[in-house]
Amino acid sequence: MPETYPPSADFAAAARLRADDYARRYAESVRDPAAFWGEVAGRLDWFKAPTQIKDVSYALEDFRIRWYADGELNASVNCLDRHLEARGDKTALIWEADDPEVPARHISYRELHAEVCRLANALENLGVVKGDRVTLYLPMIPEAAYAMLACARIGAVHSVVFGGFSPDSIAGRIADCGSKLVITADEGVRGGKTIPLKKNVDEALKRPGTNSVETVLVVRRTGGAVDMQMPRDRWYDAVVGEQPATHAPARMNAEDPLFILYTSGSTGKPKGVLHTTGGYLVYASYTHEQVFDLKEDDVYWCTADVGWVTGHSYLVYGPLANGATSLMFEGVPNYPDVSRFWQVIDKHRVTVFYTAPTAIRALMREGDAPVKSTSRASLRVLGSVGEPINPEAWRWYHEVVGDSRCPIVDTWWQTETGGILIAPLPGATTLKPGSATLPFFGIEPALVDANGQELDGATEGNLVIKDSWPGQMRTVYGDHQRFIDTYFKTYPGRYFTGDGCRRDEDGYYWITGRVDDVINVSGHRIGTAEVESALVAHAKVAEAAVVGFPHDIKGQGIYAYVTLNAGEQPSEELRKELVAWVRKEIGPIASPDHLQWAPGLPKTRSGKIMRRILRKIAENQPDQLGDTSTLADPSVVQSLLDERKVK
Ligand code: 6R9
Repeated sequence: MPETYPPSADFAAAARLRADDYARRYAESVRDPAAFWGEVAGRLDWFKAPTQIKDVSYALEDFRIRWYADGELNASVNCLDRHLEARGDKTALIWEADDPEVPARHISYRELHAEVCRLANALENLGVVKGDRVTLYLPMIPEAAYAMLACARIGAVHSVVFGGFSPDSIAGRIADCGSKLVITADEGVRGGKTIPLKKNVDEALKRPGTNSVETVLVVRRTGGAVDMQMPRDRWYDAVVGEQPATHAPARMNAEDPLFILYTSGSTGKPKGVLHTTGGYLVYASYTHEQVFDLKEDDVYWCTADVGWVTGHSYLVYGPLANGATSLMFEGVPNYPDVSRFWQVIDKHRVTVFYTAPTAIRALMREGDAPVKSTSRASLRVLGSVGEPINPEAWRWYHEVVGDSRCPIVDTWWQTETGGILIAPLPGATTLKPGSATLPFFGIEPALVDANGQELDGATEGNLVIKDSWPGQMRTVYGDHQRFIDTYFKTYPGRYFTGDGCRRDEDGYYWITGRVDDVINVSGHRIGTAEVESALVAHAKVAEAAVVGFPHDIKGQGIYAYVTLNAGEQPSEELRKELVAWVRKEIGPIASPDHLQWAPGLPKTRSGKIMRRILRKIAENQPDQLGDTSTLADPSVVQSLLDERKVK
C-alpha cells in the first residue's frame, strides 16, 4: 500500500474546498471551460468586463491563444487600488533583510500604492510609454515589487533578470527585447556578501546590442561606491522622491503584454516567455487562493526570488491581487545559521510557507535540531515547487517542519504555464509523498508515447496538456514561430511540457523530470546548449557536451565533457579556469560541478552527440550504457570511462 495522507478533519472543516467540491468543480471546468473561466474572471476588477472568454486553437494552420480578448483592466489596480478601501492599512509586503539585526519593514497596501504611483510617474517622466520594455536587475528588496507594479501601471513590459546572472546574460536579455530603461541597485546583499549589481549592468551595457537603454535607475541598497555615468544613470530616490503619490493607471487590453521572463530551453539562447495581462492575473490569483487555501489573515511566504516565475506569480502578482500579506526575504536559508527560515517563520508568524525541494534537502542534511529549536506553531500549509520532491524530503518537511500537522502542496508548473497546473488542494486532496497529485481546475493533462499516441490508465509517458488555460504564455518574444515549434509541433494539437511523467492507478501524476536537454539545478532551468556554447567560446576548447547527473542537494548537477584544441594540455588549473569561465559567462548557477576531459565525444555517424551515453558515464553506471553500436567510434566510450576512473 503506498503511503497516503488524507486531509485532517479539522483542516478540511475550515478549508475553502473539500474532496467532493474538487470533483464537482473539476468536472464543470473541463465540461464548459468558457463558462467556468468567465465566472472566475469576476474575481478581478475590470474597466471593461470581458464578454469573449476563450478563443483558442492549437491547430498549426490556425493557431491562436486568446483569453478575455475584449476585456480591459490594469494589473496594478487589481493588486493595489481595489484593496485601498477595505485593506488600506493591511500589510501588503513584509520585508525581512538578509541581516536579522536589520528591522523588518511592513508596507501597507496604502504605502505600496503610493510607492508604485510615484515610480509610475517617474518612469513616464523619463519617457517610458505603454509597450516599452524595462529590464529589472534587482535584489530581493521592496523596490523590485514597486518596479514590477509601476511597469504594469503604465503598460510597460517588465523583464526581470535574476540578480545572479552575469553581465553577458543581462546584455543578451536587454538586446533581445530592446529595453529602454534598466532598474538596478548599487549592490545586493545575500548571506552577508554583497553582489555588484550596478557594476554588472555597466559591464552589460558595454556589450553590443544594448544601446536601446537610455536610462539606468539605481536604488541605493548598501551605499557602496558605484560609478554613475551622467546623464544615463540616475539615483532612484532622487527621481522618484518628488513625484506625486497618485497616478491614473493605463487602460490595458486583457491580451496586452504584462511581462517577459527569459527561460532556458533545450536549444539556442534563452526564450523570452511572454505573458499577457488578463488571463495571467486571473490564473495567478485564482490558483494562489485555491492551492494555498488562502485566508484573510494569512501571512504568506514564498521564498522564490523575483527573478524566477515563482517570484512573479506567487510572491507579487497572485498574493497582491488577492489582498494577502506577502513576505519578501532578501537572504538565504543558511545565514546567519541554518535555522533562519524557521526563525523568520516564528518572527512574522508565517502561516503559509512555499519553498523548493533543494532548500528542503539542504536543511534536512543539517538535522532536526535547528528546526526543533523554533516553534513554527503559526504554520498551516507548506508548499513545494521547482522540481520533483523525493519522498524522503517530503516526509521530513511534513513531520519535522510541519509537525505532521500541515498539508504539503507539491505544485507542478512552468514559466510557460504562468501558474500552477498540477497540485493538491489542501482541504480536498489525499496526499502521496512525491506526487504533485491531480490537475487544477480546467487543466487536462495527458500522457503520450514518442509517437503522440495517448496512453490510458496507470502508465508513464511524456506530459502534454490538451487544452489552454488563461495563464498560458502567448508567445516567445520576437519569435512566434519558435513558440509554436517548441510547444505545439511535437504532439500536434497539444501543449508539450518537456516533462516525463507517470500516472498511477488513482490517476495521480508523478513528474519524473525533463525529457529534453534541460537540466534542473536547484529548481532552476539550465539548457545544456547554453553551457556548451559558453565552454566552446573559450579559446582553448574545441568541443563540449553537457549533461545532468543526480545531485544530493541540487537535484541535478552539471557534468561537462570538454575536448581541448589540438596542442592544449589538460591541467587542474585549466579545469578551474573553465569552470570560472562558465560562471562568468552565464552566472554562478551554471557552474559545472564536474568537468571531465574528453579526448573525443561519442557521436553517431551523422555527428550527433549521444548524450544518453554521456549521462550514464556521468551517473557512474558503465554497465548501463546500452547499445553503442551506432557510434562512429565506439572506442571513445572506453577512453571516457578510463578518464572518469582516473579522477
Ligand atoms: C515553476 C517553475 C519548470 C520545470 C518543469 C519541471 C520542474 C517544477 C515541479 C517540477 C516536479 C514539481 N518542476 N515544479 N517537477 N514537481 N512540483 O519551476 O518553473 O523554472 O520554468 O521550471 O521545473 O521539470 O518543467 P520553471
